[in-house]
Amino acid sequence: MLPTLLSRLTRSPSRVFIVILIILVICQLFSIRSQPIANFGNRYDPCEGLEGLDDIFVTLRTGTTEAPKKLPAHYTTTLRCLQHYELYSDFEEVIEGKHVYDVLDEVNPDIVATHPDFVYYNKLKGKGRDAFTAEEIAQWAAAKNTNGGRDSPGWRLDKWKFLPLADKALRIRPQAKWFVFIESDTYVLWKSLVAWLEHFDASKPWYLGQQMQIGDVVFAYGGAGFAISQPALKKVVEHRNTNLKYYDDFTAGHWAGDCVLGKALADVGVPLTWAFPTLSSEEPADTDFESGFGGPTKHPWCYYAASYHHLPPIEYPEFYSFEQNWYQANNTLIRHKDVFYNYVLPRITDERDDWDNHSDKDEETASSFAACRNACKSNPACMQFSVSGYTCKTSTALRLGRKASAAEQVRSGWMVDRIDAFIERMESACNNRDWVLP
Ligand SMILES: *[C@@H]1O[C@H](CO)[C@@H](O)[C@H](O)[C@H]1NC(C)=O
Ligand SMILES: CC(=O)N[C@H]1CO[C@H](CO)[C@@H](O)[C@@H]1O
Repeated sequence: MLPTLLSRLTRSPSRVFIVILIILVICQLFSIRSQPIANFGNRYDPCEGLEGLDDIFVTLRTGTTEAPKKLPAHYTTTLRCLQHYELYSDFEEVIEGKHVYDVLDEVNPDIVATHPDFVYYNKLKGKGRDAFTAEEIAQWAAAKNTNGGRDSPGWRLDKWKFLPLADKALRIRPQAKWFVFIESDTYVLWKSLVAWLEHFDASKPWYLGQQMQIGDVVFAYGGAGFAISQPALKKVVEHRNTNLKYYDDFTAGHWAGDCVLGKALADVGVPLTWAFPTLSSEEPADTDFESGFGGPTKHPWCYYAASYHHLPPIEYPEFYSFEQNWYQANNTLIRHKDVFYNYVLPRITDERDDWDNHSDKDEETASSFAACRNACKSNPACMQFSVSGYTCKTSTALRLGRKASAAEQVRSGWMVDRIDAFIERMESACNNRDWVLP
């Protein structure tokens, strides 16, 4: 059919002209429709707009037992656009093509030889990963995180890493304006972090992080990531290097390395500038978007998000593609509420089996799931509940939580019909807040 039509049409020269014209028009239409799509992939560069990273030196601190499981997820996500960074652990090795350095190699040899925290380190140095059985490593990896830290030798060693890390970072890239310290389960939204740092004068001493306190030391919580400007880092490194014994003794008597560094910074007159919720120690699924460490008015909901903590390695690619899709479609930075709408809310349903919603308040007994739901319903502020055996927990915070093992027998439910009201309440509480600034 088509060839005959074509041959008829092309019999006279003027018809040939018309046919060519039609073909040209069709081609043009197609190219208009297909060009942007075809070029889109080429045009989008995840590192574009991140030139500010040139002024930043990043260290990622990890430990031998977790490194192989947690580092590779960073290579194609949080580390992808970094120009200047280094990976530090308690053992030097190559993990999936990247060199990981031993951050403790310059600690006073007497301490390394005699302090019990270093028994583990010395074994590692002697025999590498073979120094420990698979059972030992599994047991340490499963050790619970408590307020007093973790019961594992890798964790006890960790506190020794912070001051040496500060010293190494300054030597490796003394010209950096900012030094950012992250951990193997910190997720950084670099576009937000770079934009946030631009609000600070980097020629002044700054120490920015999520506030924590032990005793009278206020310090930046390591897991949320923290930033130190060059003048502040210089001060603390010089001071520590002229008072090595003092800080070694202080470290030996303490249990949290991020606090040790915070103490040294306080000693040189650089106090912490509170950064929650720009930097956050929770993962999206565990974030209470209404409140948190910042006091009753610092709703995470309202602010741009520059970091999350505790993101499981398996979620790095997922969160990264959410982030990149966002930047491709939207010319704005990401707020915590955007993470709520796009990453958390789609997973909240009426109820879920084998799911721990991290309800943490008002424990009571209930005869059934329905009874627990009723208990929640009867309190207008209740957003969710979870049932395990006869234990019913309710919560006024809305959190996603995560999958629980079948053995735990936890079921969770949400007051889905209260979510719209929650969103409205949050939206009206914000009045254009962007960043946490001093
Ligand atoms: C872009 O922003 C809008 C409005 O905030 C949001 O609904 C949408 O999901 C975003 N696009 C992507 C691809 O994330
Ligand atoms: C059933 C239940 O309530 N499970 C958990 C909810 O979240 C809190 C806080 O994370 C846990 O302690 C509960 O075990």
